[in-house]
Amino acid sequence: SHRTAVVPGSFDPVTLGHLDIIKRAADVFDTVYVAVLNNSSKKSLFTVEERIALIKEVTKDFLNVQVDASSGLLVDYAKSKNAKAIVRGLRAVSDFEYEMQITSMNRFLDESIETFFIMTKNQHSFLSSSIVKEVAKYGSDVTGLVPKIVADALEEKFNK
Ligand code: COD
Repeated sequence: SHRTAVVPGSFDPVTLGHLDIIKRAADVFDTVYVAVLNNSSKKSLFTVEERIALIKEVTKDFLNVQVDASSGLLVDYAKSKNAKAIVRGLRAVSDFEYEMQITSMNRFLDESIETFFIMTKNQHSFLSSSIVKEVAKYGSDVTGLVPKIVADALEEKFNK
């Protein structure tokens, strides 16, 4: 049968760490929905539309990847796409507690949706959108941490 997964996140903006997780999920699942959702504990730099446009551009070669957004609950979004799987990336120990918390909440909300974790590659272990934004804000070059078009978008944001 057709296996569909959702890769949810804030993606503010998408990094090479995110992209690696998206690619690896797309290798295993038939269809992957990358969903830009609202994390109420984070204030965003890019609008949802800007984040979607950047993800679309950097995933355009993966034919089974769709990019989307939702303002509701992740489990409701997954259900609407007939997805039985949520895929998350795991970095250092610090991600663990947070991921356990949201996995457990999502299971409480809908027991039929399973969460899978893909461990980050060593080179992306300490990479996050927040740290990239912090460095870009001071005018430093973030090439090698994010795709080129994202580095350009960051430069434009902070130079405006
Ligand atoms: N290497 C590998 N994986 C990485 C890396 C990296 N360098 N950086 C990030 N990732 C992974 C993250 O672990 C995560 O799995 C994914 O990529 C996206 O990361 P972020 O930081 O962009 O996304 P989050 O953690 O802010 O996403 C949180 C959600 C938006 C998914 C969450 O808040 C949510 O589900 N909101 C909708 C409302 C809801 O349903 N709430 C109930 C559940 S809490």
